Amino acid sequence: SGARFFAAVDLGATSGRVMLGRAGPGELSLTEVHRFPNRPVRTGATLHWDILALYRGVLDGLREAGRRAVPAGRLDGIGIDSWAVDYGLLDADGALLGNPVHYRDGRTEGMADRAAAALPPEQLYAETGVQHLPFNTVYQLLAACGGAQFAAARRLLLIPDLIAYWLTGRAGTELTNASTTQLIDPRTRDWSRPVARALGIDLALFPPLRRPGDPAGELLPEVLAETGLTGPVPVTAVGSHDTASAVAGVPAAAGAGAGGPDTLAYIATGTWSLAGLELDHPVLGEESRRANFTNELGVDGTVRYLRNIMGLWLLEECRRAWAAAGRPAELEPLLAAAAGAEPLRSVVDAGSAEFLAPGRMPERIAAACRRTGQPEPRDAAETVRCVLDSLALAHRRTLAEAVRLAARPRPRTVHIVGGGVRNELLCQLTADACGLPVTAGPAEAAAFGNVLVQARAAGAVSGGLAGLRGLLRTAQPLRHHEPVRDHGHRWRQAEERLHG
Ligand code: LFR
Repeated sequence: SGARFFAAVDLGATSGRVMLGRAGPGELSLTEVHRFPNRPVRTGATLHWDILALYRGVLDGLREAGRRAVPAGRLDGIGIDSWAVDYGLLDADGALLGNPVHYRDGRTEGMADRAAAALPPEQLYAETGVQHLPFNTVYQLLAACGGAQFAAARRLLLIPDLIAYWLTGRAGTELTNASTTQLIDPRTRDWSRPVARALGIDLALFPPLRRPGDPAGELLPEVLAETGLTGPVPVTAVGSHDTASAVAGVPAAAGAGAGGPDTLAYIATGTWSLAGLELDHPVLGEESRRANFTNELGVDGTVRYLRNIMGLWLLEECRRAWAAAGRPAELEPLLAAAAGAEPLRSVVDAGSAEFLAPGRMPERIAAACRRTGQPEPRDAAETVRCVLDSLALAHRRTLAEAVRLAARPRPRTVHIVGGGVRNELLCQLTADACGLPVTAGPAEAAAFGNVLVQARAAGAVSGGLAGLRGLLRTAQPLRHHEPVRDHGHRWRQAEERLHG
């Protein structure tokens, strides 16, 4: 057949993976060829990404992808996506200045106030449409500037752009990820010079913008030698923000999506839950700002109108704490026990930044229950149940608010993609909470979205987003969860307990 081979590099907060995609007219499949851990490292007070370990994993994965391609060693393209916001700084010789700092690091404390003194939050939102998260790139830059490293910096590369730079020697700033820096105007889809000027950020640090589908260079000879690949191998800009690729990888029905008659509602799950709608224009009003919705840019001119919810981070941090204390922390038994625990006994606000930093998560959850006048979870099963109920409740609340603020019709279904797809209890609770059917899958939506954008740029497949998504619906088994209809009042009551 005319199928061709593409590697999707997808870097997440807890693991990175390289997937081999096969794409051609009417054909799409994906195989994981390499997965490697992403373990942040603290030196002194600062939490870093171990970026060279990640790059090592990328190179190993590309070698393995090449081994499995037909003919061996030949890839038709590579695309890279990762978490957003974070960056590396390069000096005048193009060398990396220190390890990129993790967005969960505490250095941004107080920076939002400093930014607000220079530019009122209302204005910052009207210009960028980005939700307030303590770790937004502009706050990181305000924390970094003044330091010796920053003084030596001549270039700033977002994480996927940094990996692409090492692979190709060419520097660019991919647009979907750039939109999370809080320096992009979502109406023009270009830099916001007024914001940069007001905050004293030099836009010359950023190499030129690239859009998903743009060429991003070819593998350097040293990289070909190291990976055993046969050149030329093009690297293509994809939705390099993992959430942009994940939403491109939502198997939406024709008619649902930006500009379509039906509302595309999704929850991209993993370390985070990103819950929202796909729109064809940003929503920048004051009500939207107060509700803290973001307008991230997507592939093909789309906007992701969503809010960040703490996601499975809450569960993973609990498990990490239990394991460290020598207590049972295996996922499956915990989920089974949680399924049997009392529903909605207590819930916490899973949208709250109080859960952002690592450490002592079971205690912090118990404290939040106490503070809101609810019973503390008595054991691990009740803690896990509290986390999953709280996530489902936040999914419900966020999607309902998004629909209202964007003035869209009620969606027919909610798509769950990403790692949370494997958590059937979470998917069912989300269906119950939202009072809508949930379509769960694919778990590897980001890699699918990554491959589809590259494959289209290479001419292996064609079509708009709706057409690409059509390929997805047959590529992967999807699971359907029907909501328990008469449970609406329970979720409403739980919501009132938390939010009045
Ligand atoms: C998800 C994600 C979110 C972003 C967060 C931090 O992996 O990219 O979209 O808000 O990580 O970068």
